[in-house]
Amino acid sequence: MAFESLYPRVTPSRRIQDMCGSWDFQFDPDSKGVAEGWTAGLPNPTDMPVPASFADVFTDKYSREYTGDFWYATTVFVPGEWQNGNVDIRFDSATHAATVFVNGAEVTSHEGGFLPFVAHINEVVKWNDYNTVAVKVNNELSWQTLPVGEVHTLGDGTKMSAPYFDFYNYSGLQRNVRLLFTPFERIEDFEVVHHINGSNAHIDYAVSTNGEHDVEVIVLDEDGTQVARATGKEGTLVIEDVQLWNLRAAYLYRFVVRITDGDRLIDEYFDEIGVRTVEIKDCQILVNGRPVYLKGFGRHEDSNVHGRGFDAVMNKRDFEDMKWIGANSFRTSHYPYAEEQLYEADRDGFFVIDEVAAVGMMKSLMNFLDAAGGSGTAQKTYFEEESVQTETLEVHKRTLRELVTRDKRHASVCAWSLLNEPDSKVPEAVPYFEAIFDLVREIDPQKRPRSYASVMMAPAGTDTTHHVADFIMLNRYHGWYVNSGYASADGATMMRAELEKWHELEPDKPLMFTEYGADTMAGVHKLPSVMWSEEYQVEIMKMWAEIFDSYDWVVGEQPWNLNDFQTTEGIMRVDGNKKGLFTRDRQPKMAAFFLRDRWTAIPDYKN
Ligand code: BDP
Repeated sequence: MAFESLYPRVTPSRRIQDMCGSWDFQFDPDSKGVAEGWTAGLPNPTDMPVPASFADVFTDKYSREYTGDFWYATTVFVPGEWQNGNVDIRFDSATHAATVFVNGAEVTSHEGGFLPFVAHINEVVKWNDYNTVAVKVNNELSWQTLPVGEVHTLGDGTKMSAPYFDFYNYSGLQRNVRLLFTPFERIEDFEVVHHINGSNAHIDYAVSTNGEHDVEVIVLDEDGTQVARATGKEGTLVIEDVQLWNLRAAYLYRFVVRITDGDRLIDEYFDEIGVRTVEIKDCQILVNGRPVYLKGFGRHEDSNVHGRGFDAVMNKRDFEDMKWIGANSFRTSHYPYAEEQLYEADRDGFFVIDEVAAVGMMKSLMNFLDAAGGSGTAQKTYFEEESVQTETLEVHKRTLRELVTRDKRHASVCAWSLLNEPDSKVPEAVPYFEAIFDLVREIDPQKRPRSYASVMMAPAGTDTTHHVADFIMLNRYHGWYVNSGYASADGATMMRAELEKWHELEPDKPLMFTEYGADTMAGVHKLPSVMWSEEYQVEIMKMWAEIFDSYDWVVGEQPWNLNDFQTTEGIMRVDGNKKGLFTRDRQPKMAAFFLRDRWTAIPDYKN
């Protein structure tokens, strides 16, 4: 299956029919759906909105916690005039694995819950007629899925998800579903690499098509004026007096790609692209050659009732909150976000660290499953397990190929995060890390900086993998999980010692914090502060700010998390993780005002 690179767009040659709305839905705990013909329609469905996570729309626990196979079905009318082109159904995601049937026939399957795929349906479709679409989805976690986890079985045989990560295992058709029409001869992919020469930009491009007709690329500025043109599947576009894409000062050009046969247009696609460079030099991250200071957050796609269901309103509010507080960046913790979020980041000038769902790659003793309420079953460390070095590595590589294919043109995507809090202490991690870091260097046309979010349990001196990272990202919880409350000053001292050690080990690499913080119940006030109070969160933010301000090679701060979010229930969580600077309904806690004062005074660029 070809990876999905092109975000759906209507152009003179392309059409879209929305398939979102109410679908039929049914759990299939015995996995009997295929045998019993659910591929042609569900026997006893309830209705389910798409996009949404199914969990939080129900009022009973069995449905919320459901783990296993479950089905979606709908009817779609396919216009007869689309027979002279490709008809595909595009799923922006299906979490975590899906098999798609059209009129009872299997058309495609896909694993990995956060990236798009298409089902090509020309061969099975009834033209100018109604067609049944059924999707079997599965949300079980294992050591071979990204993210990582286990399935436990309760006494009565019910399956239960046991994630190795601290966010709720929301699943379903959580993003848009669309029927696409494209011409048989079509643009399949294109890439751009920017070079800045004085006031001009030279942009090397490559377009892939499945035919031999001529290709042209034109570039329009924001007023719609043509500023560059080139012909051929590969070439260089020159934009004179270029307006660069900068942090919080975005400028986007429209790149229009056409396949033509003389005067006849065969296919046309466009994308909005910012021109910018990103590199690492002298302990700094440079955007357009200038050192940046990153202010922002680790985030989640999470909201009340919708779960991880795509929510344009919440997304907009998150961007407005981030602008209000003076942020210029975020990490897509802990999975690739909906493409609409990246387009918004492109427009608003946010530096995005694009993370793949490699979270939970840690032996069970240290994962949230056990910390939150059970005992570990795993004896080996994660990377010691042979299937991880073979099967999981392949899954990880395939997912990275899909991620880079999808996101490579975005100006906002300035760096890749290839893992979150893996067990980077063990020697077995080294070949695994080297393999995925090499792959991303090879496949990313823009050669963006790569890193992983380092876990507190693998401090400087014990971490075995930092040589692969282009810059260092630390998740640290001094003042919360260690040296908390009255002892927090000791935590700051420990942290400074560790930081200096990192700088000794990696004197040329910039370092940033991708997580730190304190769980805080909005509305709890206490003088003097105690843990969980809003006052304590303010103190912890101040403590970290003083540390960051002491080192020029600390180039960014992203506290955990933008908002409170839902997790698996357990003794460490009160209806979810409360480390948000904003509540789950997107209202600021006291510490948000502290950060706003701080961040609005720190420029996005150091010079
Ligand atoms: C880190 C994880 C993150 C958690 C956070 C926390 O990367 O997913 O939510 O800590 O404990 O371990 O709040």
